[in-house]
Amino acid sequence: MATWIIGDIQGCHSTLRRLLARIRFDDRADRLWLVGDLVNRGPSSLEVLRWARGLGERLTVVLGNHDLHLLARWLGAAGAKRTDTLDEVLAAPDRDDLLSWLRERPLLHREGDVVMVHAGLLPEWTVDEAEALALEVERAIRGPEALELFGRSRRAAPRRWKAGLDELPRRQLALLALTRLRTLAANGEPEFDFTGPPLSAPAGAIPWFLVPSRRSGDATIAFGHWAALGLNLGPRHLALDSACVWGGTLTALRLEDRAVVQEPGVEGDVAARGGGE
Ligand SMILES: [Mn+2]
Repeated sequence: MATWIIGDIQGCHSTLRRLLARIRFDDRADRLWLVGDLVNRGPSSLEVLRWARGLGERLTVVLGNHDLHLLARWLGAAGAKRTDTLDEVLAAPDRDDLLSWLRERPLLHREGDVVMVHAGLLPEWTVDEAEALALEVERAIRGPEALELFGRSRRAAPRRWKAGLDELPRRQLALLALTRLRTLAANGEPEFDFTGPPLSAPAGAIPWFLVPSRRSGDATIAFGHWAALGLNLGPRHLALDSACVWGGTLTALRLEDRAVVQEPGVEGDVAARGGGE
């Protein structure tokens, strides 16, 4: 039995099928973790969702920003973006079943000293605190509060974390960090608009997982979301978004020995540029 973690799929079902064949994934014996962003930009979000839904207990998936955007569109809390490729999902006869299932997925998964999130953890959070916040926001996503959480502009979130934030700002900033964090500015504030590679980040900005005072530093964090960073492995971080949908590769990492297998993005899976993220 192996546990494989796969990076951001974003509707790249053809590439995914090749990768699963290459790692000889056995859906009766192996387990699979996905770092989120199963959908959008790529051509086959519906097929990816149906496949993921069908894996049952074999699959652990955390929600990414594109998965949340799909849920927000389904719930009527967000409109279509120009670069969305979600219409097929939203028109599917099994839409409600698939999206109800997606809505029940966690934002954080913890097993031993490994933690999986879509984007990152704020340096102020211990793993215990991050887990508690994720649970709180997951409950909100599953209930009527989801509309308020999704409907508010991310510009309305507080600039930085502090103890004692009110409920809605706390949940907004936690959701932003877990699903969109890449760098922190020199003044310690999370920066959610920068999408480029670390070397072109604004002066003084630092990738969240390299912040020396990070209070989750005793855990190994597996995540995706940062396509411009690419596959990046350290003793305490596993960055797995290798930009499949932008013409890069789809990455699988075997948790037991950190073996890495990469499948080049199939031509039909590559999105047109211009959408970002
Ligand atoms: Mn993402």
